[in-house]
Amino acid sequence: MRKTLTIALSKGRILGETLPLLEKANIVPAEDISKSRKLIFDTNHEHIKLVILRATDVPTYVEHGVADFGVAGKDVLMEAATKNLYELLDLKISKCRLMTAGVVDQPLPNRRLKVASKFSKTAKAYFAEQGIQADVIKLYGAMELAPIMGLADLIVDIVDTGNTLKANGLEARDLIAPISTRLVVNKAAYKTKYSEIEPILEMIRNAVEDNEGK
Ligand code: PRT
Ligand code: MG
Repeated sequence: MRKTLTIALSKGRILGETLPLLEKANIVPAEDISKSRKLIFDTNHEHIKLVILRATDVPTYVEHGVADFGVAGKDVLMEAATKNLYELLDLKISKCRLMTAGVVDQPLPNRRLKVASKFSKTAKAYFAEQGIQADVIKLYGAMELAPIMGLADLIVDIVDTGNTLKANGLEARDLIAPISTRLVVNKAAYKTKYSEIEPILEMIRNAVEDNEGK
């Protein structure tokens, strides 16, 4: 009997690029995910199921082994700092950059910096690594507001075109990490379900290469 494999997908912008990639890998949900309120989906493979999660919850489900695979942004994986999973594949979708940003032309003050971010652990680690003294304030959204309101000197946020920063009088400063979406697997599952995991991994790897070739 083939063991069941559960793939946890991040909803939101990543999902829109993940589903076509999975389709190329011949993994197709049994019904239209965008038209359903369900969170668990059967696929064209009897032993493969998809679950749709809040992006930040994907590493948690994979870490606990209730999902075997996970699809999540490198930013989310860095911030979760989960030990119990392997990053198997760069899916090369939803690419962006994790950067510091500040008010246009405003120099940094000569004191301990105030940094606001949703990525508070990553931000702390980055400034520590740079040898820069910084207090990090955790936010859950609208990071762009923090420097304007004087809550922080810098923010750490995702940048793509830079339009969001620009619209708020901010500019990107330093690159912390290039970001793309990754396929992760639970470490224990990778051993115990290897014969189920390996062919799927191969199909997804080929789909990524196919995408890249375009
Ligand atoms: O909304 P919620 O808090 O639930 O989560 P979310 O907004 O983080 O999720 P979602 O659906 O937006 O997807 C986030 C994931 O997509 C991230 O984890 C990244 O890996 C990836 N990604 C790729 C991005 C972007 N590009 C992106 N541009 N995530 C966010 N943005 C946002 C950014 O936060 C900023 O507000 O877009 C804005 C910047 O874009 P530009 O083009 O104006 O620079
Ligand atoms: Mg969002």
